[in-house]
Order: sequence, then structure tokens, then C-alpha cells
Amino acid sequence: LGDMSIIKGDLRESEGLLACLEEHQPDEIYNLAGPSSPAASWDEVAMVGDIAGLGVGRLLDAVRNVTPKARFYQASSSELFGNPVEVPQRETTPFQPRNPYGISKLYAHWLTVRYRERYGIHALSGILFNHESPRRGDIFVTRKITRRAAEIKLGLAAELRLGNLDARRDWGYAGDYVLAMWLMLQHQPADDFVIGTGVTHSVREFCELAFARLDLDYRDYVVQDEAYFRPVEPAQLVADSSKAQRVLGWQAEVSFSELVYRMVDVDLKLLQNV
Ligand code: G4F
Repeated sequence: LGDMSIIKGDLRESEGLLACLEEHQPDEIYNLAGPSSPAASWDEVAMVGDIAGLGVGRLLDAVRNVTPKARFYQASSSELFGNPVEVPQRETTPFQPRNPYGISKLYAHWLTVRYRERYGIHALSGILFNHESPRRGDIFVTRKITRRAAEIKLGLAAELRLGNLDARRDWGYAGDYVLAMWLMLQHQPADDFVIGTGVTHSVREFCELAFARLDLDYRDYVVQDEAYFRPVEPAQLVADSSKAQRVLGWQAEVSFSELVYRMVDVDLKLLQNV
């Protein structure tokens, strides 16, 4: 970990947050904490609201009281747009979240904006679209596909069961998005930004590339299963990141195919090294 030290904390407990800031006096705070599955948030509504919503209020209060000069980044999400009223979505697109995850994130988003206005702290939100990497958990579709494709290639699995293959997302590489978070915090004055690639792909296209990387045809292995379908799919979530490009000089560098290949290659290597 080099110079890094890990201190455990809980967004449900103000005392721990206050003590952590008092002891470490951070210059920059990135709040990426919280449950991250929009689909699963229906099964744990109160917990999601407590951490992803109220928890951000506890943290912002600790920041303004203990380290008011610190810069604060809040991880907002394209889920704020829900079923969007315009395509693509930008900073001024109205929010209408469709699940407890998005609703909790919306509370946190507005608190961040209002703390900035009311208390003058350097707090901002990054409204990030889906960002993926080999570190992604396999409850999310990208990693579910790449891990299972690698297992199939090695004869460790026979099929991959997925939900809606025609669902589309604006998928980017997480490393690019972490750079965007950092750039946002360096910029004066504090402001909110939409971050995404501006291009959507279907789950089917993701499968096609992932399996092809392993010289396989996804149609031989992928099975659509009603159990993984979502009752409501956002119509067209796609980012307009022109403000980030203009103001921060940011744009996504890793292409969709490169992202898929990186994830597949790492999963294959991980399984071969077991
Ligand atoms: O990978 P997903 O589960 O990601 P989702 O719901 O878009 O959420 C992610 O991105 C958000 C926006 O950045 C974040 F706020 C959130 O925290 C998280 O990082 O689903 C992507 C798409 C959906 O349309 C889903 O219906 O894939 C479709 N899908 C099709 N089959 C599946 C499956 N998703 C999952 N998880 N599993 C499937 O079998």
C-alpha cells in the first residue's frame, strides 16, 4: 500500500467521521462509499437511504465543522436521470430517479450543492455514467460476462445466463473516470460535471466482443433468463460530457473494445493462475 493507511469508518456514525477528519486533516475527500446496485436497492430501501443519502449529510456536516477548507467530491450517478427527459444528458438535464438507489443519490447530490452555496465549502458532485474495470464486482453485467466467458474458455462453465441483451449503457473505463474526479477537485470554482463517453453499447455487443476475444461465439453460450430482467429500464442513458471537456480538458481515452479486452484478459489470467 505504500504510503497509504486504511481506517475503517461508517457513514451511519457521525462520531467516527468527526474523529477521522480531526485526526487526519485531509485536503481532499472523495466520497465513493455506499451500496452501488440500483437493482438490489429495492430489497434494502432503508439501508440504502441511510448510507447513500443521510450518510452524505453526516459527512458534509463533519467536513464543514472540522475541515472546512478540504475539497469534497461526491459520487453522483447517471441513475439521477432515471428515465431521462432529454438525450444525451448534461448537467442541466432534470433529475427523475427511478429506484431507491437513485433517489438516495439525489438527496446526497442536492445536499452537496446546497452545502457549497450555504457554507462556502469546496464541495461538488461528479455525475458519472457506468465505469468498469477488472476490479468490478460480478453482480454487475460487465464483470459477470468477462468472468464467465473466461470460465467457459477454460472448460470451467457451460453457459452464461443474462437479462435483457438489448439493454444499452454508456460504458467507460474506471481509470479514466478517476482522473476526472481528481481534475474536478483541482478546478476553481467548485462545480458539478457529467462524465461519460457519449456512446452507448448493448449488453449483446459487450458479449460479442468478450467471447470473440477468446475465439468463441457468444450465441453458443449466452442464455436470456427472465430472472435477470429489470421491470423498468432507463430509455437512453448517454452522457454529454462537453462541459468536462471544455472546462477540465477531460475526455474518455480507453475505447469500448479496449475496455472489454482488458477485462477479459485479466479474468483469463486470474483463472489460469488459480
Ligand atoms: O451492470 P449493471 O448492473 O449496472 P447499473 O444498474 O447500470 O448500475 C451501475 O451503473 C450506475 C451508473 O453509473 C451506477 F450508479 C451504479 O452504482 C452501478 O455502478 O447493469 C447494466 C445493464 C442494465 O441495463 C441491466 O438490465 O445490464 C443489464 N443486464 C442484462 N443482464 C444485466 C444483466 N445486469 C446485471 N447486473 N446482470 C445481468 O444478468
